Amino acid sequence: MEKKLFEMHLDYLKEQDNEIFDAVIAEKNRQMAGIELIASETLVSQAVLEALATVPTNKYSEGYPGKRYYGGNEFIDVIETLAIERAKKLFGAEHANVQPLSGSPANMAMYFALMEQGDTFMGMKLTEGGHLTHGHKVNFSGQLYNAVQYSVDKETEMLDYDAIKKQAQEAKPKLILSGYTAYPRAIDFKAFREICDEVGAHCVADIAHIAGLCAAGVHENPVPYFDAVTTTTHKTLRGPRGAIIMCRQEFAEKIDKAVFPGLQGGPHSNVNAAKAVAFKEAMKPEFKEWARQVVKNSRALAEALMSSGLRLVSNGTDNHLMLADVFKSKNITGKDAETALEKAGIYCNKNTIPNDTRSPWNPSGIRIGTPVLTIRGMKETHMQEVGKFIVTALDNAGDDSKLVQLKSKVAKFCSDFPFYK
Ligand code: DSN
Repeated sequence: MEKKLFEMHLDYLKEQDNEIFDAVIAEKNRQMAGIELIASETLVSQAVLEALATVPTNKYSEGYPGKRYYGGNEFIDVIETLAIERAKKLFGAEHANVQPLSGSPANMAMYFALMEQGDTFMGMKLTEGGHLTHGHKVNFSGQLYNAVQYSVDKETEMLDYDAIKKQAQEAKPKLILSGYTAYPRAIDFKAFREICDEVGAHCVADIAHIAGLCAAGVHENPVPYFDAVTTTTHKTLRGPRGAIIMCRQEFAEKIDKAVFPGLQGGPHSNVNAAKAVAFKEAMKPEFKEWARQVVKNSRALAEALMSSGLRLVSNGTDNHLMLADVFKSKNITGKDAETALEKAGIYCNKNTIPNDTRSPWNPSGIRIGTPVLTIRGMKETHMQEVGKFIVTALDNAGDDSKLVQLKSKVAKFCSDFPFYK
């Protein structure tokens, strides 16, 4: 199949504001010349890009389809209704709210809808793979609520459902959140449903990282049987920056009221149009094939890295990401590893690993993901080469001239996988 190349139409921007034009083009060139391993990033299609740059951005539309606080929303209603119906179909949801501006406000609205201030809830610790909004003390979620944090098992570095159940029986939370930002293994959502039913907690998930895999049937999809599920739309869903909340019909009114007027004002309807486009794309067979390949590539890259002596958290991956313990394997910190890789045109993020003795600012690990490389058309054999580039950069972390040489090799390698013209 001939590979599609996508184009950015920026003639007016170039004419009107060359500084922003130059920075945008430089960023596009950086994306194309580098190996993008940030597990939460994507490359959106031409149709998503085009929908983003459209006139619904001009419109105020507080409210929901058919019930707006401003006139002139006939076509905004069409856009938002299409986004809602497609999200419901894609995930098997009874209800969807497509207005959340991003992942953190989506989680905030979900908590507002299902808890009172001071209530107890359970979420995974940030350092073990959770998100700030899963109950960290520097975040509203750890300040407005009594957040009881669970961890992964010390030995296996995987979820221990019996331990979580025991903790839930003691804490008696109003809500238990699963879904993570740095957990390389499959999540047993059915086990969470059982725990929640046993302790009488709302069963919710933040599937931002794995949403595309859930939609494609490559990871268990919790949406049909969870009370509420949030996801960003710009990670493995391959849409614009934003988020949605899906829930059972019985929570629909509370969720909608929590988003507007509880938290947000006018929706970003150009973004909602782009979300609708991405949901349509995610229903296509090519999307499912891509999602399967993401996991195959992730496993291949994990094998390549482990056979080069890198320790991976939990010794592997079931999804789109892995965590490498560079401190133990290569005696460099996650921060220094991220910097060395960046100098070689390889982009990842420093990340804590379970039981990290170092700080989140300079942790022991890096997080590596395969969604973007897979969008560019790479397969398992290419992961061998990517693995070699990563290990070479880590082994030469203090040698800038070697890293610069490597950057040219990386750019040459990437030029075989174009995406945007
Ligand atoms: N910042 C996102 C990530 O990289 O996983 C989570 O919100």
